[in-house]
Amino acid sequence: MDWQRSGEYTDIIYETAQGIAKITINRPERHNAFRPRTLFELEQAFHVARDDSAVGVIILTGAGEAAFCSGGDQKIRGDDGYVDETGADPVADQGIGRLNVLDLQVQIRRIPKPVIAMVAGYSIGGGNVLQVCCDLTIAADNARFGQTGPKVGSFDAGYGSWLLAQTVGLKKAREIWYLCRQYTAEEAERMGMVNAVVPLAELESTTVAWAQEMLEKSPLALRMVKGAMNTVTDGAAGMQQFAGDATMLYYMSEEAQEGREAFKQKRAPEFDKFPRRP
Ligand code: S0N
Repeated sequence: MDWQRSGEYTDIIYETAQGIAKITINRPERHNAFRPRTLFELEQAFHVARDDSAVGVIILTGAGEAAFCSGGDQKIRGDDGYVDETGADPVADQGIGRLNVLDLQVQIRRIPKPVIAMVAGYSIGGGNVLQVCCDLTIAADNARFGQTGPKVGSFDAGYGSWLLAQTVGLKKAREIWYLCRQYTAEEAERMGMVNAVVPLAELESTTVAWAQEMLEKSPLALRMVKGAMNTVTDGAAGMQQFAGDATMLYYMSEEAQEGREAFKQKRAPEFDKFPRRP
């Protein structure tokens, strides 16, 4: 793929090619652990990908072969969250802790385009929660998955717990969190946490092939199916998103446009001409 790089980032790389956006966490010296700046940049990149109508599928990955993401950067974890002095965030710059990975998790689920986690190496802690939040996961055969929270003094009681449980089942999710073990790519595939395991050398080509297969499908149908899957687990917020999609589709109908035109033309709307569907 002839990836075209764009944007001014320090902690991530944003690239596009042939309808695909690839977002890479670029802190390999820390196994791609995230700090507040990383998360703000990821949010910005996902925002760009969402608004780019040429982009139909988004890939989230980590730089290098050793790690997808090892979660929150433990070396800058303060007493009330992650602090940062990179100038990216006035709050974290003052030494006030941030937990902004939650905003990113919600964003990944709300973005109306499929997001594929492309995982080589470690997918650990808050990094593993990110891949759980992605729509699909393609793993290299060197990938290792796990949660470390109860070992390092943190936990994710949101998507990291109950979305994981929905993904792998309650008993397995409890095992993952209570024991903090690591699991191979094959084990993760068996428990339903990843869609496919491929040799490391084929990771990107396989992920791109999956993306291309989705790009051949109806974007609106993919949007609605993604929304439908998340509605169940996201409660009122999921319903609100699904309702927004229904409104968008209604606006595209002649029936809705008749109401708008009648208002503009100061006449009574002629809704009689539209069928009352069974
Ligand atoms: C991944 C592990 C198992 C790899 O071990 P290995 O192969 O022995 O490599 P290392 O030598 O350990 O690592 C190589 C270098 O990378 C640094 N490094 C690795 N991970 C991190 C990290 N997470 N933070 C900072 N640095 C990291 C190593 O230190 C080493 O560099 P040097 O040699 O210079 O020291 C192993 O590395 C490991 O266990 N890593 C830690 C994994 C972990 O515990 N992650 C944090 C888990 N918690 C979270 O993610 C927070 C949860 C969260 O995000 C959240 C949830 C809900 C609500 C809010 C939040 C929020 O906090 O925002």
